[in-house]
Amino acid sequence: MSHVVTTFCRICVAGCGLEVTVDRERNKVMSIEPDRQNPYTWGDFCRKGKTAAEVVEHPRRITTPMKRVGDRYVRATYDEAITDIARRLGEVIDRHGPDAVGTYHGNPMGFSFSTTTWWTGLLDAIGTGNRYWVGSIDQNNGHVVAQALYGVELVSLVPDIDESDCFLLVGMDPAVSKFNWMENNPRGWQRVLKRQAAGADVIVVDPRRSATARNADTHVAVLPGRDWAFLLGLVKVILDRGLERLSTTLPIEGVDDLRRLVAEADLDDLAARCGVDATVISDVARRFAGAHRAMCVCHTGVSQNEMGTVGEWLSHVLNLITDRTDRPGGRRFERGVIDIPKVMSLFAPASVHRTRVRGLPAIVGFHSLSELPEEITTPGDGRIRAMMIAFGNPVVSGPDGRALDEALEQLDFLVAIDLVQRESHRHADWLIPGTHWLERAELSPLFASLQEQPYIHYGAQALAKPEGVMEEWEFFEALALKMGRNLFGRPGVNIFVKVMRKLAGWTGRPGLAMNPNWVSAGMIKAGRRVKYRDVLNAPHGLRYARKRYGDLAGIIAHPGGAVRIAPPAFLDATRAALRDPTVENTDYPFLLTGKRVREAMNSWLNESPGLTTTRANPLEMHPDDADRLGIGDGDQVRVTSPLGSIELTVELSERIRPGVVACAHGWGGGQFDPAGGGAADRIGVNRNLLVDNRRLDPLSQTPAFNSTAVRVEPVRVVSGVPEREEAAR
Ligand SMILES: Nc1nc2c(c(=O)[nH]1)N[C@H]1C(S)=C(S)[C@@H](COP(=O)(O)OP(=O)(O)OC[C@H]3O[C@@H](n4cnc5c(=O)[nH]c(N)nc54)[C@H](O)[C@@H]3O)O[C@H]1N2
Ligand SMILES: Nc1nc2c(c(=O)[nH]1)N[C@H]1C(S)=C(S)[C@@H](COP(=O)(O)OP(=O)(O)OC[C@H]3O[C@@H](n4cnc5c(=O)[nH]c(N)nc54)[C@H](O)[C@@H]3O)O[C@H]1N2
Ligand code: SF4
Ligand SMILES: [Mo]
Repeated sequence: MSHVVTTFCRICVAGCGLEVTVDRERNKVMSIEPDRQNPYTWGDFCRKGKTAAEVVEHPRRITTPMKRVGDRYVRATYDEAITDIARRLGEVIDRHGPDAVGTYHGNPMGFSFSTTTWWTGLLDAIGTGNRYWVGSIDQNNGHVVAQALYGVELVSLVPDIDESDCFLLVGMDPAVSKFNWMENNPRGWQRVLKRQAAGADVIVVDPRRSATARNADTHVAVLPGRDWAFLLGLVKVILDRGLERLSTTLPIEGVDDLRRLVAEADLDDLAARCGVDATVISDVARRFAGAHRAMCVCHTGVSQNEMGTVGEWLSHVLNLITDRTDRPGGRRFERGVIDIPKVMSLFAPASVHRTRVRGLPAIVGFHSLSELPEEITTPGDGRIRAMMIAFGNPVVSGPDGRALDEALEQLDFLVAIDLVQRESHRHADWLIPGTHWLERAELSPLFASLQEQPYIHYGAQALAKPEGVMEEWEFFEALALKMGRNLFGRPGVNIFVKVMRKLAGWTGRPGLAMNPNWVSAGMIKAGRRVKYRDVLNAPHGLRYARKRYGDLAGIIAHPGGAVRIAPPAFLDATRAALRDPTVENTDYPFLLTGKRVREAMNSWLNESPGLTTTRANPLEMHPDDADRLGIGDGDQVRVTSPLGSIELTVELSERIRPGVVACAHGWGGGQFDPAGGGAADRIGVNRNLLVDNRRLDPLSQTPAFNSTAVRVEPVRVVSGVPEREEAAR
């Protein structure tokens, strides 16, 4: 008998409302369709959501704990796994202290409130400061800017699309990736186009004429990594020509410092640095400042560069000096259902931990993935000797995967918690099954503040998880208990957990056992903005209020309550960049940048049969560059950075700026077969092998994925054998 479950997709932040038709007897998804009764989110629905069940039924899915024995894996019980892992981690902690246990968690964990909270519970139980996360290859710059300007690391300002007349979109491709990053605008791109049809101005800044840029009124083909110079040019034109309009309700400090900075910059110099004509900069500045309502938004195209924080900062500056912040059509602060700053200070007190080798601080409590390899391999006290990797594939999605892979191999002990054994889990001593989001019920009070409307959705569970598999949070809890270390690092918690479990058993009321619903329900009730019961009773999602403007002023945490528009660290970084001569890199004359494809989610899903329309990730190159090098469409080329070489197939395209080449990340990783021992499946090439984990944005610790200097050479084919192999014969 089939049955329809209404829930939402948890692959990307868009969170599309879904109707999942399930055959209950066979516990099998029959179809996944958009939930058109959802008032808000279903409109981005894509093939990744439609084919989501292919991951549930992944032929290489891990459905029982697996223990490494030599170079093979054998099935084991959870009991065996938890006992062994608790013992081995316990030994490492006893001998070397809690910091000897390192952790990394990846992007999909963000979509699981239960896992995020209980993962923190486990890390606090262990007491390690060596926590690494995906934000350090994605969005750290947003947190650094929020902290410096507003005094709150976790505040994010949501684009107010429907009211806007001018969109300055920098380093983002919502036509492909949907309009989400540290915010979610459901159907955002379609709504931008609707505003455009009604007369709004759309300006897209991107070295590629992306699917988004193709529809823009103006496409600015900036040089990769140089958005800061372009945006500073805009700020300069606005301030120099008196086009600014400061808010009368949002107090702002530091505008004079900003004026001094732009006075030192020369527009022609900035234009040369970003590769955009000064007249274009002036024109965009005038249009942006002159629009009735406008927004500037930056995404990952900006963040994944050495000047990513300065770029993000300048986008906030643009919004602030033209009174677009927390104003209709600009970027709004959405309160969500809880008081984020207060809740986070309770749950995640600022970390004082620093990394051993580079001595860098944590950002939002976590260190940068770029530092992980050396923290494992550098001898001495405090070395990471054991690791847990959950919901992540840093060897493929992060910089210099080779260094990380070699480091992971040196560990005494590695535990991976995932649906499939991927490249980052190659050296795991234990593989612990993950559950699929279709198998979990989920409610995140945190995500509500990323929504463009006051909106919250309880994600119902559509499928039963595989028999015997624990949800990730249950596994984390069991591990902390077995280790005899207090969950959340709070004395008495483990006893409480045990007592409540007993009580649940005696009374036959499972809800009495401590579980993540307690936390989400507690937060929502304490927030008093929406009734918990109403949330549970809204299968199509709940719009619980009308959007408001002006709440940002109330949460600014700096003494005096003013926005600090010109933080000294950002001014210094900009001045240093202005002094830096731009020298042509003759050894590595191309800049390698990135893009996403509709059929993959970072390093996963590209293996799903329903999504493999592209079998690889080609190198996009301008025909003029290719001509010069004697390269044709479809040719094999060797792409070399100071770190090493990879081989890719060329795709000629007039859409990319000459001198720039683009290749999607997330490809080339293996999907292993721990149960059957078959060969690894691999599609495409890992372009991040060329990215140095030492070339970082010093402010956000993010690597320069999008501006990696490379050389491109044809791979000469002699009678069907590539040149290198021939030489080796
Ligand atoms: N060059 C370049 N590199 C980039 C980027 C770029 O734009 N350019 N983008 C960066 C960005 S924005 C991100 S977010 C990172 C992503 O970096 P990561 O988050 O480290 O990597 P993912 O590729 O998302 O891998 C996610 C893993 O989680 C597993 N998984 C999925 N769902 C579940 C689940 O429910 N339970 C469990 N246990 N496991 C699950 C998947 O099988 C997969 O192995 O990549 C970054 N890397
Ligand atoms: N289909 C699909 N959707 C996704 C994802 C996915 O992997 N696949 N990932 C999700 C995740 S985790 C995230 S964080 C979001 C990211 O969402 P977006 O940030 O919108 O992601 P992209 O589509 O990579 O867009 C980045 C754009 O920046 C451009 N770019 C590259 N370098 C530069 C530069 O130096 N300056 C400027 N101005 N532009 C540059 C690229 O050409 C590209 O068009 O997408 C989410 N949605
Ligand atoms: S992956 Fe596709 S269906 Fe799922 S939330 Fe994102 S846009 Fe929606
Ligand atoms: Mo991301």
